[in-house]
Formats: sequence, C-alpha cells, structure tokens
Amino acid sequence: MSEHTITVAGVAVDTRHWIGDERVASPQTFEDVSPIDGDTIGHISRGTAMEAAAAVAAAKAAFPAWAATSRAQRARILHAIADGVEKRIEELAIVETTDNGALLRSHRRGVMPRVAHNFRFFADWLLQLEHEDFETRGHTNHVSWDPAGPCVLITPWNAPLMLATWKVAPALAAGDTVVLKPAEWSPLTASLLADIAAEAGLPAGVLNVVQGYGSEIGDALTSHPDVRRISFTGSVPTAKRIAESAAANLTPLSLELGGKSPLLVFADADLDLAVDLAVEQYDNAGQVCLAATRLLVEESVAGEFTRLFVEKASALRQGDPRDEATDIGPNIHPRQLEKIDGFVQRAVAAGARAVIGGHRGDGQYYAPTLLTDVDQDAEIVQEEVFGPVLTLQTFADEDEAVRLANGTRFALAATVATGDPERAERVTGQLVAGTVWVNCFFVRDLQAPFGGSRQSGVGREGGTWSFDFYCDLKNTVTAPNGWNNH
Ligand code: TXE
Repeated sequence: MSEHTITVAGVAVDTRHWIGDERVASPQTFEDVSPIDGDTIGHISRGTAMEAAAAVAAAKAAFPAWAATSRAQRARILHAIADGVEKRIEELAIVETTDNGALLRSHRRGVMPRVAHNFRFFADWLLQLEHEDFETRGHTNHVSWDPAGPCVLITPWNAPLMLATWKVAPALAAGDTVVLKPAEWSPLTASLLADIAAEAGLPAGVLNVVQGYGSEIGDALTSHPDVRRISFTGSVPTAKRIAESAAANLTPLSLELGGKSPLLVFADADLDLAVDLAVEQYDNAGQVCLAATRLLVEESVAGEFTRLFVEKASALRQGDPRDEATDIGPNIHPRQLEKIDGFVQRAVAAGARAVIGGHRGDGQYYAPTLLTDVDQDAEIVQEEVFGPVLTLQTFADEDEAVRLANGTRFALAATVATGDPERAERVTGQLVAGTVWVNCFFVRDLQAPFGGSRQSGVGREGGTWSFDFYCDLKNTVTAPNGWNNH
C-alpha cells in the first residue's frame, strides 16, 4: 500500500489525483475531517492549475479513441462500472458516511444502488437514442449526437458520489472524456470511483479525478480552452464565478444550484401524508437542494398540521449516522453549522418563533427546527439555509399560496399536498419550478428532465436532455441519390 493510501473504516482509499492512468500526488495536501466526530480522516492531494492542466490534457488525449468507440462497447463498460459499484456497495457506503455524515442505511440501501443504476440507465439510454430521419424536399435529415470533448464536472458534498455519477455516467455514455472535481469536504468516493472505472476497463484518460479547493483549482479547469462542457452542482455565488470563467471560451454550462422549495398544504389534503412529506425535509440533515424548506399551509388546518408535525418531528432520532436507528446525522462542517445557526439566530432576533429546535445540538449536530411568524421577505424565507431548518407560513387561498410559493429567486422544485385533482392541476400549472411533486416527494426517474429555473440553475439533465447537453447535436442533410439537386 502506498504512503498515499489511507484506510477508512477498513477500506483503502488513495488520496492522490487520478490523471491518465496514474496516481499523481501534489506537494501540498488538505485535511479531510469526518463530520461524525471531527476526527481527521486523512490528507488529500491539494490540486493547483498544474494538475488541472494535466488532467484536461489527459482527457483531451483520450477523447478521439473514446469518441470513436462503438455505442455498444461504451455501454458494456458502463455496465461493468455499475457491476463494480454493486460489488463495493458496503465499502462505498461506509466511506461516504464517514466522509460526509449522511446516513449509512440510506447509502447502503438507496444511494449506492442508485449510483450503479446511474451507469446502467445511461448505458441503456444510449443504445436507444435516436431521432427519426425526416425529409425536406426529397433530402434526408439525419440528427446525430456527436461526442463533444473533455468535460469538467464539479460536484458538491451533500450527496457526493450520487451527484458526481449523475454527470459522469451520461458524459461517458455520450463519448466524452471527464475531469471530475469533487468537493473538498467529501473527496473520498470519487477516488474509489476512479479505481472502479479502471478495473471495469475504462481506457486511461477517459475519467480523471482531481482533488482540491475550488478556489485554487477551479478556475484553471473552467477557463481551459480545451474543455467543451462544464456541469456544476453547488452554490449560486460559485456558479456565477464559474460562468464568468467559462465565458472566456463560451464553454456551455449546466448549473444545478440551490433551492428554497415550497411544500403547499391545502385543507383538503390528507394531513397525515402532508405532515410525513414535511418531516421528510429533514433528511440528510436538511442538506438537500430539492428540500421543501418552506411549509405553506392553509390557515384552517395550520393548527392541526403544526400539532401533528411537532409530534412526528420530535420522534426523529438524531445521532451517529452509522447507527441503523438514526434518522438525522450531523451537518457536514463546522462552517456549515455556523452558517445554519447564523440564519436561525437572525430570524429569531427578527421575531420568528422556534416551535421546535432553534439551537445547536452536541458536536456537529443541529436540532431539527421549525420557525413560524416569518414574513415572506425575511432572510430565513428567501435564502437557502442547507440545514434542518424549515419555516411555516399560512395562506388564505390558492392565489396567495401560489404567490408565496413563487416568491423567491429560486425555482428548483415544489410539492403540493391536496386531495383535489383539479386544484392540483390548476396549482401545478402556475408554479415555477423544474420539478413539481403532487402528494409525493423525491421521486426521480432518470429519464425526466432535471434542473431549476431562475437562480436555481441553467439547463436540464436527465435522459435525452443529458445527451443534448453532453453532445454536439448535428443534422446531416443528404440530397436524393447523394446528389444535390437544389
Ligand atoms: O458550495 P460551493 P459550498 C449551497 C448550500 C450551501 C452553500 C455553500 O446553500 O450552504 O451552497 O456550500 C467547487 N471554481 N449548496 O461553499 O462553493 C467546490 O470545490 C470551480 C447547494 O460547499 O458551490 C465544490 O466542489 N469550482 C448545493 C463545489 O464547487 C469551485 C450543494 C461546490 O461548492 C469554485 C452544495 C470555483 N471558483 C452547496 N469554488 C446543491 N445545489 O445541491 C468552489 N468550487
């Protein structure tokens, strides 16, 4: 085992970059700390412009051969990566939990199987991707999805491998090569993915992984002239910096950003279900971009809703995310905890009332919090907290509900709880959001378009939309008998 390998809960993880077909160490490292106990997990290679350039060069060199690889062969390799993920579900799950503090039981049973599915889905979608040829005055139009080139994929820490593979899988399927930069707060599973991909027979340079602080390695990646696509999931301010940097080459961007999504609860809803949907928003300690953190409840049922909510939320068990019985784990980092508490304390100082929570727990935990008595223009209603903090506002009628729901600069998702199908249709028709759920939450089929409007993002990924983004779409017009009789 190399001096650069660390053992995380019994699993060997290489702390270096993966560039071309070799592990590359940087002279400097950064510390990776577990949110569970604040212990140092290891020291990870801290990339700079030099490693960024080397990774893009490797991706560029590998591109022609990978782009020319048949769809069937690309699909076979993606399935082999999925097999590798499935074989290592336990290892990936415990490493991810140690690194980002999200629940082991979710990683084991939900997230990591979905990671494998991400590869299988895009492999299969690739094989049936086609546009019917059509004719124009006897000429045939043929639309093709040509591989675009090296892609830079920058991902966050709240669901590290899940969000990385939402991007890596379609990019590889499309015939593109990849430089993946995971978040510095959760760098480990991306390194394991590099191992799995190599074992699955992915050619050298097709997937590269670089580690480091976004502020140090980010610009060199996003302003690189050889990069053909940038896909980013993270915060709005970072997205704006990336957009500026990408503007140098007009590199196409896909941005999946924050949210302040509403859950609209109408008086005709199944209240038990509505409360379950609301309590579910504490999942992953509230660190979910899609989370419906604004509960909008019809006045006539607000009292009963709150009573039931408090009952159910109080039963949630907060603790060690490795424990099967735990419902809410720690937040990712002391800085994130500070940020969450800052939002809550400012809200309370401005007149909000904490029905539950409103304070830190032990260590890196934040008590699940529900704030009432908040105005629509309050910071706590307008800004993404990214912690277990929900607000509750009431509305008198449908118009007011829709106005409140649409009244932020975000538009990622919305959830509507109602027993009236006609109301559901009217209301969903008026909501501005990339995804709207009716009487359910978090159901995502990979063939659906996914993304946000307004400052929640730019573009959509998923199914054919992913291939539209990761490919250069080309229309080839052929004259009858190959002869242009224009
Ligand atoms: O995100 P950043 P942070 C929101 C959430 C959270 C806040 C801050 O509200 O509280 O963002 O989180 C890389 N060039 N979301 O600071 O900075 C960085 O290294 C290129 C919502 O962690 O956006 C990491 O890999 N890359 C979100 C990634 O960007 C740069 C999930 C995300 O980090 C860079 C995460 C640069 N100049 C946070 N600077 C969601 N939509 O799910 C940083 N990075």
